[in-house]
Amino acid sequence: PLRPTRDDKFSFGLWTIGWQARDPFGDATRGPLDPVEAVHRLAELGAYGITFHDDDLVPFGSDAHSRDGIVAGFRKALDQTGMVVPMVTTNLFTHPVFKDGGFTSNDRGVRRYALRKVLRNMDLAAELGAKTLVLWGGREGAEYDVAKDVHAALDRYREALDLLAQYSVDQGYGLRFALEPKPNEPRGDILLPTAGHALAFLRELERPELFGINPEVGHEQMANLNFAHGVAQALWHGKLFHIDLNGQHGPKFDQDLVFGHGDLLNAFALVDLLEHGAPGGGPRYDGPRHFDYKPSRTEDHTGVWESAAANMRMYLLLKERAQAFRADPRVQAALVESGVLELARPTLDEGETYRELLADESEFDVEAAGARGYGFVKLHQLAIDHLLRA
Ligand code: 3MF
Ligand code: MG
Ligand code: MG
Ligand code: MG
Repeated sequence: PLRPTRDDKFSFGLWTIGWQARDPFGDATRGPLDPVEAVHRLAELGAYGITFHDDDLVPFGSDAHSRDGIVAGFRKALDQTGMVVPMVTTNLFTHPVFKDGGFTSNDRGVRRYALRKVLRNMDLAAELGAKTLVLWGGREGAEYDVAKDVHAALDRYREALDLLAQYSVDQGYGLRFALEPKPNEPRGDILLPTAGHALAFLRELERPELFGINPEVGHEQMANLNFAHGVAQALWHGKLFHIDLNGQHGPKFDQDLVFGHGDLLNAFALVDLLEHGAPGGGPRYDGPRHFDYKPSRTEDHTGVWESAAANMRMYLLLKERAQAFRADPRVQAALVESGVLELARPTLDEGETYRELLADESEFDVEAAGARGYGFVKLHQLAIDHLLRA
């Protein structure tokens, strides 16, 4: 059960295993990785999908001829292995032209250039059968409050996203768009910093039904938020279009550790939610389990593939532990005792109005309700017992 299969829908960004480990303080510690080799290695490890930024596959500035050659070679590797490309994304952050953003740069020429780059990448996404286009606006932001008109920037963000959706509809690409929130890094402050900001924003778009979110474990945890709660809310809105799994130790720089190598308890809650849905019922997530992590700078090429395998192993271990947790009759009893399941019951009876509610004073014992225990610690300890195989 700990051996990954296609049915687990594990996917990796080409930029994750391909990261050469350059950081703001140090040079690369590893050489480049050939995308074709990446497809074969990931397939051997049991992944089903690979994703990329346009520039990860086709180096920035390539001419049409070399682009077609690279895409053909990549497609051949996909065909040989049965690997798929469930998602494609666009790099609007590496080249200096994007230093003040893509869709929301103060420079109108940059904004127009960024749009053309994404539109062309949508052609490639459709060509390779991708269903989802992720949009991480890492450079859409500011270091200085007076340097960015946030009102105007959100107008430009909306203008850009409406255009992309229009293009997908006109071309018959059928893409869905997933906004990826992040609070900061590389900008001092990034627009749409959390899942909640992105969920509110996408409702203002022309075609909100085509937009959802791609939350990342580490990004929400950098903002000290509860990732499993954010994902539960995204599911509640029907907006969990994609997910970036990795590990992070609370608010500090973006660590991109292996999934579960940061906040393990929250990772357990997350896998339990993704696999089983909310305890009282609710939608499950059936999209790709996508890893957006970085093999640490200390690792050589062997360490790269060991860390890739570790992501999938962590997910499957947590899935097995969550299944044991849910199946345990003591857990079911504790869920009842603590009222977790009772929360799924509507507060008013069918057809009941506030009149009947107001008239219903007699039954309820305020003192007793104030004195009751909820047994949450016992329930939580049961979860940890299962996690630790106690
Ligand atoms: C940065 C990220 C990004 C996005 C990627 C896909 C480079 O912290 O998480 O990875 O996930 O751009 O949209
Ligand atoms: Mg990230
Ligand atoms: Mg990260
Ligand atoms: Mg990400």
